[in-house]
Amino acid sequence: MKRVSLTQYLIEEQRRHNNIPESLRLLTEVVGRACKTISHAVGKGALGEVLGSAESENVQGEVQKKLDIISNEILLEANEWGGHLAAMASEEMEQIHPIPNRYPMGEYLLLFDPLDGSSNIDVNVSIGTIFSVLKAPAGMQHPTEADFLQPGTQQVLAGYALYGPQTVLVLTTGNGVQSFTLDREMGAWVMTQKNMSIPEDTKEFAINASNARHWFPPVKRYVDEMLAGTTGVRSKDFNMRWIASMVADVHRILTRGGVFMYPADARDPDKPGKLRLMYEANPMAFLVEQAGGAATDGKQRILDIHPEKLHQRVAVFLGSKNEVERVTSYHVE
Ligand code: P6P
Repeated sequence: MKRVSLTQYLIEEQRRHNNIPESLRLLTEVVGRACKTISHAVGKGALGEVLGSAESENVQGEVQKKLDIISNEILLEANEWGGHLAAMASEEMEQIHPIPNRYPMGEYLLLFDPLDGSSNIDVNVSIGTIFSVLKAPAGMQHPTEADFLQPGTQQVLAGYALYGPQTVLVLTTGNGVQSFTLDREMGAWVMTQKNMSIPEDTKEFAINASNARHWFPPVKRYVDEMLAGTTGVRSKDFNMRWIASMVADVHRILTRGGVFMYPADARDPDKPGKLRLMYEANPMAFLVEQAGGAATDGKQRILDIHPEKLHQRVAVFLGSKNEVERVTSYHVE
């Protein structure tokens, strides 16, 4: 493949679809640069005094890892001064982060999970950064949380960086999903895959099976049928993968298909699953749909959900279209 940089892709995409104005291109490149910095910090591991837990908890009541905080700071500092953003929101911060008065305010809202999969940091398993971009409501002067509460269909850009054996940046602006690999010698994102596509069928599923006794009947039925393999109604054998880093599991599904599930379960019936809508499920759902897959909460399209709170959680079923439709139909029956 001819080596196309992130900048060249964004400029050519603007010519083709006129949906990446200068300020959105700047935002994307700034986020890309911040992810390079995070990749560098993550890659130091024990050599960089960045492993282990900080003495603090995030809004979810989860103990923060040092790299969670470092990654959050990197994204805040990278995006404050450019004039392309009105405000930011992060899994690691209770409140939204308006752009400081000393900088000009832009027209976009950036949401992110700065380092998803934190439980994998100290054991050297792939982790990632997830980001989502919305337009600020017209005429907004002072950003509030309410300005962020837009359905996932309003996203103008979404993507993730995956810090694995390679560092890759995967993004969509609504015209397919492109993947860029970090060329560490040049310090540049180079396009390595165009129009990623998820096969409609799959033999691979991802779920934390230790929760099986808590699953509600539709999930239990769906997983049991796959476990029955050729001896059951599915008449084929399945394989299971669970990395416990959503970014890595989703990247595998974008690359070769699969179905990822984090359902609500009986442990806490009022809690609709573990994953967050605004900066995990929505960006991943946008990417998955753009790659020909599907993403629901078991009942409805994730992108159609009208958010009520910035940090609200949602059940997630995403990946190969025919499998997501099947498990969703079991919930609806
Ligand atoms: P469990 C990571 O903490 C995360 O938010 C997702 O990346 C991942 O899919 C999930 O939680 C793992 O949850 O319950 O298996 O540890």
